[in-house]
Amino acid sequence: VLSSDDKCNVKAVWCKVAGHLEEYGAEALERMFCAYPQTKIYFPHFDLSHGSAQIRAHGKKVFAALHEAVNHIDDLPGALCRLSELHAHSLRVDPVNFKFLAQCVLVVVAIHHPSSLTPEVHASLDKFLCAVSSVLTSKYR
Ligand code: ZNH
Repeated sequence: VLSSDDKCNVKAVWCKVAGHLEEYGAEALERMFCAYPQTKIYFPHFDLSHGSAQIRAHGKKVFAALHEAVNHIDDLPGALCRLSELHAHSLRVDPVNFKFLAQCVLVVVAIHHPSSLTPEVHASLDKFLCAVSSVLTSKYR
């Protein structure tokens, strides 16, 4: 469960991320595909080469969804309802992959905002990404 300190930490660091949703999103996806190549099976229809327009567009969507989640941090299930249906029923992404993407998001934030990502903020952002992942995988059966 996210404490009120966690929520403050996430909102504070996300202010730095908010102006770079497409750039950071694409970077996180490229890292995921490179570090965890098994994640590529969900994107057979994508051009996964470096700088691909599809990766940029999808990265922007994923980070925009995280942005929405930060804005509704007190009601993640409500904010992510449609996306959790999509991931569970249509996309059927194996839940393990959410950990891989979360790891890559943390790394991207760390690279661009090293001084913001104190150990406390790191812990809070990790908890937030876990919370988002658990909502997105909550409708699996
Ligand atoms: Zn996902 C899609 C978000 C994870 C896979 N996604 C998507 C979208 C979004 C998202 C927003 C779009 C939707 C529409 O269009 O409507 N994701 C997200 C988030 C997360 C995720 C937020 C976490 C955090 N995903 C994920 C993973 C995976 C995925 C892990 C695997 C690996 N997704 C996916 C796919 C899709 C999506 C495949 C579809 C794409 C296209 O376009 O086709």
